[in-house]
Amino acid sequence: MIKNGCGGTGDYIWVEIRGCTEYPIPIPGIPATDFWINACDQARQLALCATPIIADSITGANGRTTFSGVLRAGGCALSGGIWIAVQGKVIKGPYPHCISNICLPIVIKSQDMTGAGGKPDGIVNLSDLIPFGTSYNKNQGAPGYSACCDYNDDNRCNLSDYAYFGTHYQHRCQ
Ligand SMILES: [Ca+2]
Ligand SMILES: [Ca+2]
Repeated sequence: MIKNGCGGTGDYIWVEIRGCTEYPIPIPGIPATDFWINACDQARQLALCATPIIADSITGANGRTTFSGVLRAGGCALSGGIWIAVQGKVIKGPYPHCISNICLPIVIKSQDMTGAGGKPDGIVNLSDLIPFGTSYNKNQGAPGYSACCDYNDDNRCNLSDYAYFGTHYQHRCQ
């Protein structure tokens, strides 16, 4: 849940949607389901579920909305951040040129680490347990350790992380 993303209970992502013209005008009334995300790192593309992110409301008269709910996706993106797209267009900046994707500094870690073709596939099953097992009982810096398996961010992959892994075992994207 994004609302817990920074360790609190009321965290959120805030966006203001404007056209990118000389005098950009806020765009109200964008439906909550018209948004999309992915990792800015091309090598770490996420396995997105059907509605990977849903806004908390339609955009207001000022073009604004927030996101505080769940990110529905598999994969692991430790660096590079994520972009958000609206109606098929990635939100760009910096204003006024707006030529680069805005990459929010968010770290994604999910239990779906791999799958067919060696990429996350939206399913958490036995194939994902293999990379988890490789990293299990290892600390940051040890050979085989992967920060993707450290769900509670204590630089260790151990039983507490396995508990997180288990919460979505055999689950799949819908
Ligand atoms: Ca998988
Ligand atoms: Ca850990």
